[in-house]
Amino acid sequence: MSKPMVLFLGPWSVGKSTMINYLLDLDDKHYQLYTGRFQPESIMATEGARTFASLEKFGQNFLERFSGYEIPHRLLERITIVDTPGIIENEATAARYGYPFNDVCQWFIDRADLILVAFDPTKLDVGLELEMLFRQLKGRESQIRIVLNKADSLSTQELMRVYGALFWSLAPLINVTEPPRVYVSSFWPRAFRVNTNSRLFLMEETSLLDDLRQVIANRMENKIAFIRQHAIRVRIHALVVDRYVQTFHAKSSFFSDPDEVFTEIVDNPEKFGIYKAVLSHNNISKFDLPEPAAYYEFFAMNPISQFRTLSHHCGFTGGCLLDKMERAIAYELPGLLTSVGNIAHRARFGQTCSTVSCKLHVHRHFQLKPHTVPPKCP
Ligand SMILES: Nc1nc2c(ncn2[C@@H]2O[C@H](COP(=O)(O)OP(=O)(O)OP(=O)(O)O)[C@@H](O)[C@H]2O)c(=O)[nH]1
Ligand SMILES: [Mg+2]
Repeated sequence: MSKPMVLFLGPWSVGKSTMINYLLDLDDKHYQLYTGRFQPESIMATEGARTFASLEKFGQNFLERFSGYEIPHRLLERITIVDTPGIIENEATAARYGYPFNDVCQWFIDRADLILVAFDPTKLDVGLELEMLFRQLKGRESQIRIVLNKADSLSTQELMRVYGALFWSLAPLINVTEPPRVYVSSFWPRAFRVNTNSRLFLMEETSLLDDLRQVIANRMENKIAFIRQHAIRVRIHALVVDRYVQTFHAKSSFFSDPDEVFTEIVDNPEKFGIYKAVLSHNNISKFDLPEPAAYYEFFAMNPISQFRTLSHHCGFTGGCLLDKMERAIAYELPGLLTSVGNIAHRARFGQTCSTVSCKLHVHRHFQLKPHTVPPKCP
């Protein structure tokens, strides 16, 4: 039931907060955004508690710099916007903020429905920190949009050069065949400078707003797709851990030292065929497998001895946990996606939506308030 989340990321001082203030018409209002904080707007009290509760794990230093506002605005009735402090190259982020900045970013990246990565054309600074950010964005490519902000600070000719340079720098960082959409404009309330391409900038602004509208319209589909993606990752993780646990049990004996056995396995997953065994299951892509190094860290925090094999999680009446998950990935979630898609389509275009019962049907599936049922559905 939570609203779609729109996340703003990018280098420092590229105009992220100004852009949000502009979109929400907050300039000179007492709750306009300032620099350097994670600021999710529009979090309803209950939604905030539910959606953001797990952020507590990042500690008090982070929570002190995390604030939420409920601002009366039509756009915020439909989406939640998250502003972030900008990335500064050549500075250790953890030391700067006093909390695990990259982990916090990952938390938001994993949950965002739209990720706007903003750049300032007068300082295209693609360094290690930004590379790290794009590594974190892996897998969320379809949510990424690039914003080339402050575009009226340059002449059209200079802007075209910067546009090319930006793509040149980003191409190795984004692993997709289709380039992300780039919005070129100056997202602030001041008039564009004369002799700049103001017509283009206004059209770009309209396209960005259409994009936001699309996110709102597709929120249910996005959420189901996200849950399915997450389920696929959880399934793979469960299978990998299970294989480690099985191998550990098979290699352990009364006389062996458990630490030595475990170290040998985790040092040589290839030798014990851990990944090969996981790949032999149905529908597992080798591109989805986590790096073996990730399991060093994982088992350091979650000792292998605390795990039982997956077969222990099968009940006589309830079946096996993993089977249920596979059913959800293969049939139930795609089925839900189709039915939600059909309902959304009918609601949007009002095709067969002509009876009161249909309206209630749409209402129930969308969990919408009555006044937000699309107007075309009578
Ligand atoms: N020329 C021009 N300047 C802008 C524009 N948007 C923002 N600025 C200026 O850029 C500066 C930085 O703006 P912020 O909105 O604080 O940038 P930010 O990305 O939120 O910065 P951090 O939160 O520090 O990362 C301010 O002085 C703004 O007035 C724009 O569209 N055009
Ligand atoms: Mg800011």
